[in-house]
Amino acid sequence: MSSTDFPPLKNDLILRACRGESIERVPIWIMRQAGRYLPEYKTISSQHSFFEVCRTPSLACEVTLQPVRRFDLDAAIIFSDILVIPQALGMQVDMVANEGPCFPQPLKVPDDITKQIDRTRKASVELKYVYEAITLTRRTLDGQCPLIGFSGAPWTLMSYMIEGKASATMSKAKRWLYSYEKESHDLLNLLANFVIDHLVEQIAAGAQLVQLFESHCSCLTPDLFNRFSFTYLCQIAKGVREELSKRQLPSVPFIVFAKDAHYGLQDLAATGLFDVISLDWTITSTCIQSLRNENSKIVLQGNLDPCALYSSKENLEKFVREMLQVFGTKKYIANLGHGIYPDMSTDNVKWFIDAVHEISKEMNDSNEEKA
Ligand code: 1CP
Repeated sequence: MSSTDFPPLKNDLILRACRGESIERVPIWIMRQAGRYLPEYKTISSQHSFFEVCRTPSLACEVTLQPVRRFDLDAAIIFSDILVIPQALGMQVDMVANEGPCFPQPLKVPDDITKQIDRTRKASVELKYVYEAITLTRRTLDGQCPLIGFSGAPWTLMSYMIEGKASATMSKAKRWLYSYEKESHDLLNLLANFVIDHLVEQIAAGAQLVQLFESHCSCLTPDLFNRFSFTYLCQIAKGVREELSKRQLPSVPFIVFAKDAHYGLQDLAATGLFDVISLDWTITSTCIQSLRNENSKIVLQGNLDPCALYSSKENLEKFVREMLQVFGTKKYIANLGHGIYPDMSTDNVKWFIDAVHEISKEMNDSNEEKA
């Protein structure tokens, strides 16, 4: 079997939703669906470090499949992290238990870029383990559902590389945008080109959709977003398509998640460069309607507040019903508005997934009767 021969797909709901086709029920996957809320993930992570799991294709594959075995999910997402990119470029990143990622030597001044980043590094070499994990996982999935590849977007990566860890204000990284504008663009451009290669390699290895995570928009102004995020999101979407066509690889649906960029969503949709716009839970139903009305092709993803998973099953069902009424059942992928938290109940996750399937099917059936 060559690396491009994969088992036929048994569930292509999410791909059909991306093409705007009529589907029997709304597809669903969950951001951070593999992770610490699953006991079987905790077993693996008690035996191996986080980056060891990422770097060992058989372990990354196992962890990717855990949620897909347990729940009726319509997509798997490869187990990896956005911070494999700064690592691949030469920076040290540690995963500190219960705290998250930590860079012992973050970038402080622009001169650190040349000292700490090796521009000659290639994604195809440094991140080969991700691509091997994708090929293995796609085969092992045996067509159960499509496999999503992903990357962090340049501004989110740059902010971690400067802050060194999670930060509420991002003031160190924002200082760069205001005081080292040219050097910030240089770094963002370098990251954007690396992200293009990383996404194309994931698609070449078997990823059937890709998602770009721009998680740190809450601290940007609309103007900073336009100049330091939007530009690079567009550069990446264009670059990936061009490279896929050069390499004669098939195009795959491109999802962009610019968390908290409510001020930039209409512009992102209007570019026509993204197939799917993923929304966080702060987006109003009016905004959702106008995204739909002004961009007839756009597919939307989201956006249940992850904390709604703490509610009773009865209330959860009500929230799902409301969400489906706002988004409708076409051109829509159900998801949370951000990643699931480690203390969430697997029972409620199952309830959420099944409710999306059942209620959307009911809605479709009753629409057909009316028609
Ligand atoms: O199941 C999946 O979703 C696939 C795996 C995945 C993905 C898509 C992981 C595993 N990380 C990510 C993306 C990611 N990583 C993002 C973008 C999505 C988002 O906004 O949440 C970000 C910002 C990170 C950075 C990161 N890595 C954080 C966030 C820190 C912060 O600033 O608040 C954390 C906690 C990690 C570690 C991590 N990555 C993934 C897991 C399961 C974990 C927990 C590590 C553990 O096991 O302790």
